[in-house]
Formats: sequence, C-alpha cells, structure tokens
Amino acid sequence: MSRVAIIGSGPCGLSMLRAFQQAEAKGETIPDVVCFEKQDNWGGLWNYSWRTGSDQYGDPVPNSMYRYLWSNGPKECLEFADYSFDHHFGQAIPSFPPREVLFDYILGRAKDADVKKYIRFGTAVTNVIYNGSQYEITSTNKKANTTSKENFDYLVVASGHFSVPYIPEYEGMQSFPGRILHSHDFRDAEEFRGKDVVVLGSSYSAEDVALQCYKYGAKSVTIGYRNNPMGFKWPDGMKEVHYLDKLDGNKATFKDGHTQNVDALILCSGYLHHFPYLEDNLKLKTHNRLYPPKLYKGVVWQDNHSLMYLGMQDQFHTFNMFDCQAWYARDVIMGKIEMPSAEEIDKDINNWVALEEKLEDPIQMIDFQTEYTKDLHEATDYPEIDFELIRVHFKEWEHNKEEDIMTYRNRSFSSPVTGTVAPLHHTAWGEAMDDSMKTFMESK
Ligand code: FAD
Ligand code: NA7
Repeated sequence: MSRVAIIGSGPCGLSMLRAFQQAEAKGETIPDVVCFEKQDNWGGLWNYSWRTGSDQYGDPVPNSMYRYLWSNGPKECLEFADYSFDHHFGQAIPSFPPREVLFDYILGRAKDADVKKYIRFGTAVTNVIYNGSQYEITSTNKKANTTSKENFDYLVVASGHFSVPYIPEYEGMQSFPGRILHSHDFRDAEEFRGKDVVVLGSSYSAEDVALQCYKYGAKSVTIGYRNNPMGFKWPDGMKEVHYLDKLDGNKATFKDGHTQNVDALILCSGYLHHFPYLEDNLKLKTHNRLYPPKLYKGVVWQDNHSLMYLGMQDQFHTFNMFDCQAWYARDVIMGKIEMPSAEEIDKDINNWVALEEKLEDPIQMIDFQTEYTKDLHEATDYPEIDFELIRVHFKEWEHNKEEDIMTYRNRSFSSPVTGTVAPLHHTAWGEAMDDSMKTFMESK
C-alpha cells in the first residue's frame, strides 16, 4: 500500500483528509495516510492563538488571525459542497460570521469525517528529501523533543502561505519611539485605542487591520499604500495616503508630502511562501498570485507528480476551492487521474499564467479563479455546488465594499449548496464588539 504524507491540518490539510475519507466511504481502498501538524490543535489559521514569535518549544508561531476577526467574504462563497452551513448549525446563520463560528464549521466536518486519527499533533516536519522514489521525511515531536525519519510515496504540502511575514524596513524605524509590528503579530485592536496608527499596505490585511483599529477606538488611522490605493470611502478618522517615505521620531512623512503623528506602525506588507523543510528542488518559489507557475492544475508539482501543493494561490475562493484541489490530488494519488504529457502540462500551466498576467481588476480576478475552480471541479466527483452563483456573489460583494466598506458585512447572500438565504445579523458589524460564537448565534 502506498503511503501519503500531508503537512498541515489547516483547511487544506483537512480537505485532503476529507477527500480520502469520502473515497473510503464509497468502498475504495485508500492509501496509508499520515498528517503532520506542528500545533496541538487543527484548523490552521482559524485556530486563534494569543502567542506571537515562538511557542514554548522555540518553534515559530504560524497563527496570523486576531481577535474580532469576522469573515472578510460571504460564508456562502466558501461553503463545503458536502457539508452545508445549514447542516452544521441546524439553522440559517448570517453571511459574515466571526472567526470562532467558521472554526467550528471547519472542525464540524473534520469530526464528521472522523479524520483526527490520521493527524500527528505537535509534530513539525523539519526536513524532506526526495531520494528518487520516495520522500524521506524528518519530523520532530515537539513536546517529547524526539526526531524520527520515515519514507512516503506521496507528499501533500498544505502548510499554508500566510504565516511567515514579509517585513520591509523604512528609514527612521531604528529610532522610532513607538510600536512596530507586522499584521502577523496583530492580536487585539484594543491595544491601539486612543493612538495614532499608521498601517502600510493595500490588500486584505491593511483593509481589515485598519478597520479594526478604527472600530475599537484608535484616535486616527492612516493607511500608506505602495502602488494602488484601495480607494474605499473611509469613515472620518481614516485616510489613505501614498507610501511611507520615512519616520522621524513620531513623525511619519509620506511620499505625497503628507505628515502624520504616529504611535504605532502596523506593517500589512504580506507574507512569504516559505518552506524551510523542503529540499530546494521541491520548493515552490513564488509571490502571492492567482496562478503560481510549476503547479499543474494549481496542484501537481510539474517536475515530480508525486508532490502536491494545496492552497498556494492568492485567494478569493477558499474552502471549496481547497476541496476541489484535494479531490484532484487524491485522484492523482489513487491513479484515477492520469497526468498528460510534459508538453501538455507545460502548455496548460503557461495558458493559465498568461491569462492571469492580463487581469486588470478584481472582477476579472474573480472570473479567473472561478474558472480555475470549475475546471478542477469537473475533473473529480466533488459534489455539486453552484460556482456560477458564487461568482455572482463575489462580484456583488466587491460592489458592496466599494459602496460602503463599513457596511458590506451587514449584507445577506444565498447558499450555493442549499439555496438558503442568510438572515441579517442582529447587530451591524460596526457596532458588534463581541465576536463570540455564543453572541453571534443569539437572536435578538
Ligand atoms: P493554514 O490555515 O495556514 O494551515 C496550515 C497548517 O500547517 C497550520 O495548522 C500549521 O500549523 C501547519 N504547519 C505549517 N508548517 C508545518 C510543518 N513544518 N509541520 C507540520 N505542520 C505545519 N480566508 C477566508 O476564506 N475568509 C477569511 O475571512 C480569511 N481571513 C483571513 C485572515 C487572515 C489574517 C489570514 C492570514 C488569512 C485569512 N484567510 C481567510 C485565508 C486563509 O489562508 C485560509 O482561510 C486558510 O486558512 C488557508 O488554509 P491552509 O490550510 O492553506 O493554511
Ligand atoms: P497580500 O494580499 O499578499 O498583500 C500584501 C500587501 O503588502 C500588498 O498590498 C502589497 O502592496 C503590500 N506590500 C508589500 N511590500 C510592501 C512594502 N515594502 N511597503 C508597503 N506595502 C508593501 O497580503 P495580506 O496580508 O494583505 O492578505 C493575506 C491574507 O490575509 C488574505 O488572503 C486575506 O484573506 C487575509 P502592493 O499591492 O504590491 O503595492
């Protein structure tokens, strides 16, 4: 029997385990599967931790989520085709739940599939070498501080790419008297109450961290974009200016000449695809983009088809796209999908990459990733789900954000799985200070 190693039990690793479990439930013989998870709990980024820096074993903390994080897209767009929100919660819930609610949903399916038995918690993969026919995997049991080596026929890398921060340096940082942090280490917006906050970046983290600071009482929030502004209609007390030039004491000077007092500087400058445990010729080297090259169907390593990567794309689609990828990886591993010739693979990858490079705006990006996900969906028996509806939802969501960045989370969407229309939440997002699942599930 072949052996499969999965690295990570975040949403992608759990999709992979679910895919195998579903095949087994249909009477198929699945390979011997081991999932390595360096934390003591599953759910990846959705498993909130107060920790930053290193954990108690000296291992870097992968968690990047923070308190009061609410879903940044409609939950309907990420719904699992085989495990609906209605089924999990037994009632319809609003479209933009807080983190704990989505964590509960992810784990609900994993428990339903009984996949915990495959996971080795507290076990970090520290080295992977391909010996020509197998992967020699070295892992460390962090608590016991013991190391072991094992061989596997297939490797699925599901260790995420939003855990290792990219940290640029600006003039004046060395002598800045306030606090400097990356969004990876941002945990609680309350810390910035009454402060002048500068946020650098113009993507999801910059948008949400800036809004959090505003919502929880920062005195002012100034966002410095590098290339393009997000351009939302920010509420009074928030503004977007062009790129930080330098810091001089507490004074920030921006490229457009704007100056601002700053108590805290939050770098929302993105993350690195970082796989220190992989030997060099197995490593995906890319920035955050919708179609990283060298991955056939966005999943299979071009140079070695026994290596799969899950979730390495920049993400509009998340959980159900990860599922489509996992179902595809499973069918490659189980021999149900045959790889085409090297020329066809190269052509296919180049086509997608060329299409990606022509994309000009978020609407085109949504179309691109929807087409990619549909293409994968058609290749396997992943259950029916209405990706056309998801495409429409994503575009409406973009439009809602442009209309009012403070209220887009108060909207309702319909399920691509059950058709259920989400109820409106009892409290508008701007006034909802308590993000607990208990409060969220209460009806007023
Ligand atoms: P991760 O969730 O990062 O999981 C990777 C797992 O691999 C972790 O459990 C980690 O401990 C483990 N691991 C890493 N290295 C090793 C190793 N060497 N050995 C063993 N285990 C290892 N998506 C949405 O759909 N909606 C949102 O609202 C949303 N908000 C986000 C907010 C933030 C701040 C961030 C950073 C991301 C957000 N995302 C959101 C996107 C997020 O990337 C996905 O939802 C999802 O968590 C990705 O799953 P993953 O399994 O690829 O990676
Ligand atoms: P992203 O989406 O990869 O965005 C990174 C941002 O960082 C992007 O706006 C970059 O600007 C900006 N950046 C990069 N380098 C710099 C420097 N040197 N100075 C200023 N700004 C810089 O990462 P996010 O953390 O926003 O989002 C990651 C996930 O978290 C996402 O999936 C969400 O769901 C939540 P650019 O646009 O290139 O000018």
